[in-house]
Amino acid sequence: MKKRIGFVAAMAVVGLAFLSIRYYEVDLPIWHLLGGGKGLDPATLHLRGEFVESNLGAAEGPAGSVTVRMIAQQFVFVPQCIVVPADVAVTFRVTSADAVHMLSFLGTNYGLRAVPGEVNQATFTFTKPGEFKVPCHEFCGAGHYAMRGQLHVVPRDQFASLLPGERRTCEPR
Ligand SMILES: [Cu+2]
Repeated sequence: MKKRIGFVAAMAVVGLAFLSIRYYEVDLPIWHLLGGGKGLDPATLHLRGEFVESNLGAAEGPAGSVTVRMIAQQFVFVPQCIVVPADVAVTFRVTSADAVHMLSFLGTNYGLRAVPGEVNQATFTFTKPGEFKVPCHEFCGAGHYAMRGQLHVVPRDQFASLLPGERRTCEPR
């Protein structure tokens, strides 16, 4: 009887530990082994694949489609500021280099979680030019409250005239 209670207690502890790992989406190698990750290694994001630095920011695809790629990491968004065209469906693809973060576009109800090991994607259309603050809305550690990016929505023709490097910075040219 005592043994059985011990066993049940041990299983409960294991179960709770497992649930909390899933809940906080802690990036453990074991979790990748179990199939939680989708083959995107948070440690090498900047070095190879879709999220290398030269591929970040807004890019124009076929037929005028726009895709933004961003990395969230403690405690910045990379790039810190992105430029997108107004009135165009913009597809955001985001991932995290460490903890779970959440981009939220203040003044809209758009938001997107950035999860290590995964790419989250959503398509948003910003109807008017303007500047949006992009704070992190998921507690991610000591610097969380200072973690904020920017989004500049510019008229379509202005966006078309920007060079690729100018689509991932808000510095004036
Ligand atoms: Cu945060």
